[in-house]
Amino acid sequence: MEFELTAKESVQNLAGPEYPDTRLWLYNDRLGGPFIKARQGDLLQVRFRNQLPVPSTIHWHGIRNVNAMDGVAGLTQDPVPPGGEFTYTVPLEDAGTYWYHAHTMAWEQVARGLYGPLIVQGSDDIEVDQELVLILDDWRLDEKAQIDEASFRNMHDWSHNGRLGSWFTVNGRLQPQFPVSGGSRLRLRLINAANARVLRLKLEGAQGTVIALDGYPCEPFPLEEHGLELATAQRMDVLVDAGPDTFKLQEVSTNQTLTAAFFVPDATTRFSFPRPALRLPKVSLPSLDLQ
Ligand SMILES: [Cu+2]
Repeated sequence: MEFELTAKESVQNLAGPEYPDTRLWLYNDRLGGPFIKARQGDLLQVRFRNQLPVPSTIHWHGIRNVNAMDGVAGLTQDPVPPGGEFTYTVPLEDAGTYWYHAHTMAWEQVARGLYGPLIVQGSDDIEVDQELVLILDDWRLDEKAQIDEASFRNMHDWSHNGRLGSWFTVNGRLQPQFPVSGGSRLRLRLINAANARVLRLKLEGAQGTVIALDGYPCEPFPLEEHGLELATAQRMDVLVDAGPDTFKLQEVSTNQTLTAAFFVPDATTRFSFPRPALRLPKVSLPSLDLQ
């Protein structure tokens, strides 16, 4: 499994057509990050090129990694200087929903857009018709839709709730619409890439079942009406049987309801609805041998 990630400045429309384009730092010019998809047991090889004006590294969040590949500048490796490169060799021992992000001055580099999803498919994953990866972020933009640089290193943020943003996106887009097939069984892989915002997520118009948290399978439980908190860097995997009607992912942490994304069934329903009952595996974790 070989990938290339080039970190560089990138100008993209983030805030919609009424606003100027935003100067960001991205991998491969991809807002929301290039999607890395691999299989359990793969050895992920990523050639990282740093074309930023500052040093950088990449951390593979949640991966049971070897220390030298963990990407923590000054601790597990030297920072990769501007113009430099580094090849990460990351063993993917566990299936699940992970992500990668810059880990040199991460409080600034992640806020500028340096992150992306890392999905590891396993051989005994629950069978679904469609998988959707949603990487959620709140950006702190100024009135010209630029990254608010003046508030980097802001002590008030750091001593309170962190750098909360003002512009909420999914995969780098405001309220994207995902086409789905009516009656299909979906696996939503949700990733909180915000710097500080603890999200509270719920579905409107469909029932969700949480099957994994932070990459690992959990005893399945319903995603309730009041939603489930997803702190920064956390992930949750939710199974949904799409009906014939549009449903929404909503963010309710502020007690206001913000629609994060729409899921729109196409006109031709290809699956019968409702789907046959799902037999979810009982998850048992090995007991820890603490001595
Ligand atoms: Cu992380």
